[in-house]
Amino acid sequence: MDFSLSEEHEAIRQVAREFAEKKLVPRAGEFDRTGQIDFALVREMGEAGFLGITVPEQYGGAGLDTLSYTIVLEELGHGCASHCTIVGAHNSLFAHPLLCFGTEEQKRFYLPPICSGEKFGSFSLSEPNAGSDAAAIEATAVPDGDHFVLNGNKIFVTNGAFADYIIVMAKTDKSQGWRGITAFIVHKDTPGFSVGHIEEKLGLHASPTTELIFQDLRLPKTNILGKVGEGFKVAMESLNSGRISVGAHSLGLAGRALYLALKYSKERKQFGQPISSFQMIQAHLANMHCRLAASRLLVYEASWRKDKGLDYATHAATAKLVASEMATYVTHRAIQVLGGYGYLRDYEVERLYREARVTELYEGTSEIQRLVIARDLIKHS
Ligand code: COS
Repeated sequence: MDFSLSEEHEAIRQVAREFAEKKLVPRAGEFDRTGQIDFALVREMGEAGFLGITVPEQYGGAGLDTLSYTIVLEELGHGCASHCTIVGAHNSLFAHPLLCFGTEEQKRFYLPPICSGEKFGSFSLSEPNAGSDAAAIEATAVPDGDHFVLNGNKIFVTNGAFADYIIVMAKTDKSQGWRGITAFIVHKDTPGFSVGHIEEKLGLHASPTTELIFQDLRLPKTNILGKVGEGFKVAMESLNSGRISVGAHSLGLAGRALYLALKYSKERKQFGQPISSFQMIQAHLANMHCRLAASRLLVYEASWRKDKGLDYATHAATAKLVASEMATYVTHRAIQVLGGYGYLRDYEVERLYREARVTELYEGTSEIQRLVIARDLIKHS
């Protein structure tokens, strides 16, 4: 077993770290306060290759592996949770299913502008009555000649407010449960498409989370992604990949919180000495480090399995579960190390604590990850 990263992986980490330190860290507080995305910055991420990391070069991507993707998200996660989420959703929930299930024609059409940042992609599954129970979606797509007619509402859509193309799951056969779901690619300028309510959230203020409304929207059959009835599998594969990205994001958030707690503990003096010399503070720092280091191994292993073409769904769920709960713990402890200052808006750990919370919710709650893991354990025991 070799735990060292290759020179290429170290190099991509360096590129992403420099980007995050120069462009994201100094402005993350501003993004949180204003709730505004900097699209110029997102396009710069496209130029750097971050918007199509695992997409082969022939489709305009960077042609790198999943571990590279994980490393990039970990570094961007140090910088700004909103921009990291925008990149994660774009890669895992749009580019990845297109690569896995798209026709050659679809890949050639959608992927190059997605990778450059000229166009944005999004994914919509959840509905008011179908969150954890993804197979219970109520949106319908009814065949009509060469078209399907789409009706329904989606919620909690990351990137939905500005995406040009959205992967939408809808029931094409209500009697078939999850087997009756089909994935479609909707273009935002199609009549019948509208963006609904934009949610106000605890964190991720510059990553809009929206409702999408589809009203008698006509979709050519060429906009089916995968096969009719294969939509649930498309959704699950997208979420498997998305769970690795949430794990990677959690590593970044927690890494930043630990860095800030360490820095503060060496600068802050009480009782005549830096608080880092007190064993209770040291215990916090050591616990934070241990959980972060253990989570990193799980997230990297899930990425490695995906790259090797091994089954990785349960590993992705495990990595996401452990890393997201770790991020909540580490950012919570970071506030404890900073004491009252940690509770203030002026100190970054307050924002990190708010941003970390969503990692236990999106791309499947911690409860769903436990369900996935336990089912797999029981099946193989
Ligand atoms: N990866 C690949 N395939 C999966 C899968 C996964 N993670 N989870 C389920 N499947 C497959 C199953 O193997 C089964 O196919 P086969 O019968 O061919 O083997 C099929 O999908 C149906 O699975 P299952 O019977 O387990 O479906 P359930 O409705 O009981 O539960 C869960 C599925 C709960 C795992 C699923 O609904 C889920 O992940 N929910 C959370 C949704 C979520 O993360 N939402 C956040 C969305 S962000 S917009």
